[in-house]
Amino acid sequence: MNLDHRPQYHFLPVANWMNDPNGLIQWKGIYHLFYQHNPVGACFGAMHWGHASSHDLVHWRHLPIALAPTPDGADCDGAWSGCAVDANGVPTLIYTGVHPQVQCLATSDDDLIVWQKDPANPVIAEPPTGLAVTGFRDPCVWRDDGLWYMILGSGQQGVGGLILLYRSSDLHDWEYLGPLLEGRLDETGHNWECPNLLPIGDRHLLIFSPEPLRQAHYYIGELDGHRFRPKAHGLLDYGGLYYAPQAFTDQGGRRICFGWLPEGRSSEAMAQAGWAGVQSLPRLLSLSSKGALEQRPIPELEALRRSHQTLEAHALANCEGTVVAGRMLEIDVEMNVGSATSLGLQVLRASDGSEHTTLLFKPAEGRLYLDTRFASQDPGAEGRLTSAPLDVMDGLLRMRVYVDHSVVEVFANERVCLTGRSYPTRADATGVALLSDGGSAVLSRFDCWTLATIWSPN
Ligand code: DQQ
Repeated sequence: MNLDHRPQYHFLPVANWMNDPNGLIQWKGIYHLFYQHNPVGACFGAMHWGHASSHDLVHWRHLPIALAPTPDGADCDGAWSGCAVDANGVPTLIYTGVHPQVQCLATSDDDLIVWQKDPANPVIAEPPTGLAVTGFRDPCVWRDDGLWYMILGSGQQGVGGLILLYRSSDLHDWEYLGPLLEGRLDETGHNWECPNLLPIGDRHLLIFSPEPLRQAHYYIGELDGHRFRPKAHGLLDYGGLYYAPQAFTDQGGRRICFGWLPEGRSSEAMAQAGWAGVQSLPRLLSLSSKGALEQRPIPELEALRRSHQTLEAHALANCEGTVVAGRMLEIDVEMNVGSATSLGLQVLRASDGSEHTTLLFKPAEGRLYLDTRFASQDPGAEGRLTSAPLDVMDGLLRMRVYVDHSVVEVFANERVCLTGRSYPTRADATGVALLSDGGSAVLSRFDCWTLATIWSPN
């Protein structure tokens, strides 16, 4: 067994550990992605900000580390998550220093490569008085009507998650305005990490990652003064391995989101591989005419398409495998559900079926399942069965499935996403099979492309 599970068209550093996306910004046309990074091991450690830039959000250039902990500084134990803003022409990072958790600033000249920490750090040294908080971190900052606003992820001991709202005229002096939103311990955990708030359509989108749930939640709702009024709730990804996402608005006004895809394997396997953690594909966020959140892969990803295969429309038999094969694929499939009791496909499937990752829609339940329990015969690989609620419009199941070695990232009906990690051991675990059971289902469209690596010139 000597297979490389390292993704080739999802972003990850050259080596070692990566977690949350940070500081997403488009600066003078160039996209910048910063990320939580331990440069000395494939395990969580003293956090640095890794850095990469891109012209198209697809092909990336690795850049020097942007932030490292300063001994005796406010971030001596780590530069934790945060954001980037354009402060009147000065690129500025706002992030959490530990320990204790405090908020810090760093600025750069125009190239965003070299960063100076603000001598005034920390600019917020402690949580609001009177609150027994479970966390105090991950600033998300925006400008409105000439003033800066910041939200921080937090929680109240014994009560639930909490988002704290601040205001400033200069990014240095911050006034606490009160809680933007409070959660309930029994519903959304004790501490909310990495809050993000941004306008979308005629509403606002609030994203947060609650501990201990390890899921990325969102609300669509309204800003009412200094309070957020949630209307609709969901998960940005239902696969259980997508966390701490960050969304930003690019210079074209698009809302784009990246999330951290943790490994689904043992720490020994991570150490042996020498790397851990991947960024999701960049996802385009929008609101449907009914006000529901939509997610699509950004169109720039089409530049990675190479050889193309299609299948004729036909009635689906029970299991049709192997229709195509590969470990770097984009599959765009549309199935007419008909009277089938379940339908979907398998990827990374060994010829004898001994390893496979399965996507199965069950119309009676209105749920799409992602099953990685049989993805690998390696006992160190964790398998999961997860599912997302899915309404199929007009009886059509449409999935865009991205297979990238150990990543399987799925967009269904432009509404829900499921991402899993699969670590097959068999060299022939590359097949794609079509599945249907219990009635008639029709394959109405099937397009598959092999995809190129993002690390060579296209
Ligand atoms: N990761 C960061 C924290 C954040 C957490 C530390 C979420 O700032 O709360 O690496 O994954």
